[in-house]
Amino acid sequence: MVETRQPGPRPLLVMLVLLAVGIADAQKSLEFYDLLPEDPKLYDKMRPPKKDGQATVVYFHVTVMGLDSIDENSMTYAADIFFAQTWKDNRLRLPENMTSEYRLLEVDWLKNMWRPDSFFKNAKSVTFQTMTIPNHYLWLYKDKTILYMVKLTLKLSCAMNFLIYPHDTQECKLQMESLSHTTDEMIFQWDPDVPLVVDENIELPQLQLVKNYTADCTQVYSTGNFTCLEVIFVLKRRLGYYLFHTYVPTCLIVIMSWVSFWIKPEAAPARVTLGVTSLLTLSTQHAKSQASLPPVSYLKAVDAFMSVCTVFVFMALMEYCLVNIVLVIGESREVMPPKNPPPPPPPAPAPCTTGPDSAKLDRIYDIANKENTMLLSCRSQKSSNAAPPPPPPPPPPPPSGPSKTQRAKVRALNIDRVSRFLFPMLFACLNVTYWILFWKYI
Ligand SMILES: *[C@@H]1O[C@H](CO)[C@@H](O)[C@H](O)[C@H]1NC(C)=O
Ligand SMILES: *[C@@H]1O[C@H](CO)[C@@H](O)[C@H](O)[C@H]1NC(C)=O
Ligand SMILES: CC(=O)N[C@H]1CO[C@H](CO)[C@@H](O)[C@@H]1O
Repeated sequence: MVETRQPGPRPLLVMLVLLAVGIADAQKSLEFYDLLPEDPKLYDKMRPPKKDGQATVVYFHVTVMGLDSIDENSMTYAADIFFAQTWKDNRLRLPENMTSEYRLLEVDWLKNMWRPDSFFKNAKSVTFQTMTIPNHYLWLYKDKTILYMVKLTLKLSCAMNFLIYPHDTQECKLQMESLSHTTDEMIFQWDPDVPLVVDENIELPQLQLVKNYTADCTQVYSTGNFTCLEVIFVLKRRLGYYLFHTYVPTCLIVIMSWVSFWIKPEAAPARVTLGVTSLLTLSTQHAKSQASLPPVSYLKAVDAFMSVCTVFVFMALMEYCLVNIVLVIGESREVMPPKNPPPPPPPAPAPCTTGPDSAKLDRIYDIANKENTMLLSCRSQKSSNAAPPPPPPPPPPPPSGPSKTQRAKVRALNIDRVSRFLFPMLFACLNVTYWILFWKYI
């Protein structure tokens, strides 16, 4: 401290020497005009550096740091990328005695130089981050190659098709096209060494990044051909979520609706409630299965599955309807005869004692009927007719009611019994068909 304060010829000399070395050294600050040709008028920043009349080649490199916010409803996704463009401008002058491999330049100088006019073709919004410093840099290599690197957050559109949702695979692109230069003046090419780097740890909630590749998307317009490059991400939907939140619960609801076939046909409230509840639960499931999707006009795979399940539950309900009809018809047939005018009381039933007539009756009717008839006739005889003339045999009584109802019940039970096998069999068949059909997409 004391020495520096000391005025004297020695520090002055040191300073002078340092200054001289500084001027000689390449460390002196660089001005933009040091890079331009001696006559700045020769440099046209609107014209690409066409060496030997060849189109300028701009090499691209993209590092994808993140993919997220895949939104089916708006068909967009977000990507965080490092985007590097490299081109060679032979018109530039190198800073004198450039010893290092490259030199950092001020990014603002780009405004006064020729630079590729690439834009993100399918971007809805591009965010350039400025914290803590603007996220871009510019390098000048010894061979007059310029590298411009920028970090961006892009919101990109991605056309999605949900025909086989949730077994679908979506291809989302990131396209970069030249805005104003045709292929005669400039062409984009992927960096021959490392065109694309995608972070291995990208994790998406519903989709899985199965493939990533680069391609050329040069477009022919009426004004000419415009160079374009694209990165393609192949995203496959994970089935796990849908298996446990849609397919398994739906199958369980359908199976639940079959419980009705084991409940006795007379229990109408139980069976109807079961069917209606299943139907309602299923429609809730169906609505939930496509909450995140845009209302597309075509039938999706999950819709087909859900519709078939709904039909099954509906048919289970209709099966009860059929069973009920069979039962009611049986009962009404039993009830019908009393509604008809009752048969006139037999004018002369056989005497209650055994006689020759009773032997004839034995032959015609079974014992039960005979006793029944005799009982009836005895009563009527006692109540109405005191002295009957000898009667003709009474008309055969209509087929007995109880057997009719029972037959109807047996028929109803048979319908239930058939359904117990038919419904599960059909459902299993349809399930197998569905999963075989979509197995190749899983
Ligand atoms: C991207 O593609 C490259 C080459 O095809 C592959 O090595 C890499 O694992 C892929 N990255 C991801 C995240 O799939
Ligand atoms: C544009 O490209 C097409 C083929 O991709 C080619 O036939 C045509 O000549 C090109 N036009 C120009 C102006 O380069
Ligand atoms: C300090 C230094 O090395 N200067 C050299 C810079 O390059 C020119 C020619 O390119 C030389 O003449 C200088 O001596």
